[in-house]
Amino acid sequence: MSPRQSTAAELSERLLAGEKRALARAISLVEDDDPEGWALVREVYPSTGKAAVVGFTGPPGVGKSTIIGELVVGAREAGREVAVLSIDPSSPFTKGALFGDRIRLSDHFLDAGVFIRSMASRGSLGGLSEAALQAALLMDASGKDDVFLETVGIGQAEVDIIDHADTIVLALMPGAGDSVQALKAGVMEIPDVIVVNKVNHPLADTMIREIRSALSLGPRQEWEVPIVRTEASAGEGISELAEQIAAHRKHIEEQGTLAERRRRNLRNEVVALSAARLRRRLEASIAQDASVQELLDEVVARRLDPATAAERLLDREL
Ligand SMILES: Nc1nc2c(ncn2[C@@H]2O[C@H](COP(=O)(O)OP(=O)(O)OP(=O)(O)O)[C@@H](O)[C@H]2O)c(=O)[nH]1
Ligand SMILES: [Mg+2]
Repeated sequence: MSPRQSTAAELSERLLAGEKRALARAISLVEDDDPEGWALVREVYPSTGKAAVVGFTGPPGVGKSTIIGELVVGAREAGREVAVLSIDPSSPFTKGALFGDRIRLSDHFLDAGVFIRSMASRGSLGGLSEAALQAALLMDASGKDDVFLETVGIGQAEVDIIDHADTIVLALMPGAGDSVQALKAGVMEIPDVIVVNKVNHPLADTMIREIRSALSLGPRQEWEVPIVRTEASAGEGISELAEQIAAHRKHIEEQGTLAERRRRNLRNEVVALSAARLRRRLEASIAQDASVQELLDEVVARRLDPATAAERLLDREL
């Protein structure tokens, strides 16, 4: 990194030109909740919305990173530029720790057309999911054709992040029965494509049957969720997966659901950011403002109920 601090304008120019180091720097700024990062996103936002954003989720160790690594190979062969953002809400590590050396994604580190970044849990205001979404916007602005997001697990935090993708891929593997249970319990609303990886396993057919039956419990949709079998470590089934992802994209473009989906996701993002900022303001005013302390004293003394105090606090802030 250049010792001289880039100005937002200069950085945004380099970012829009697709410079890898500018993108890395920009993501660090949003990750650190630096005002310059937000200014940068503001600057480049009109250039976003072009990338195809695909989210991958699923239990730990099913092979998400391996699958993404293989998809990157195919995308590069098709002349597409790719960015990968791996998000691990439970990991204390950051900046590259996630990929380690065990997966093929590291093969791509030297390719100028591929950008790979991982992001872990942070205490920053707005939280990890906000930082991840801003990072995805920056990747999009830098001219990447495909943005792949990876999150571990199928809990709420992951869903919040992955929900912002245009296409959601759920990765599962045979012998992990509880993930099918999680699907039955309603997470089934999420995936557009299901991939059963490590399919050279004796229980693969059983698992696929279970998934089919779980899917049949859900509401009928215009898009029928395909189940793709892969052995990602051998590159098997990856081209079919890529085809299904492309087919889903074509479907949502033709049906107009892509536009609808993006509108809904952007609305959610605006609400999430507003809520995070409002909370920050409220916390600050509780900490600093003597009259808020008095309000609180009234609640403690049982002269004022918490809901009324909350309303008064909000009236002051809004
Ligand atoms: N046998 C077999 N092993 C696989 C396959 N795909 C991935 N693996 C291995 O499974 C392990 C986990 O793969 P990853 O790609 O890191 O899985 P992940 O879902 O990204 O894992 P986390 O990010 O830690 O949740 C690695 O040792 C891979 O080499 C496969 O198709 N068959
Ligand atoms: Mg992974």
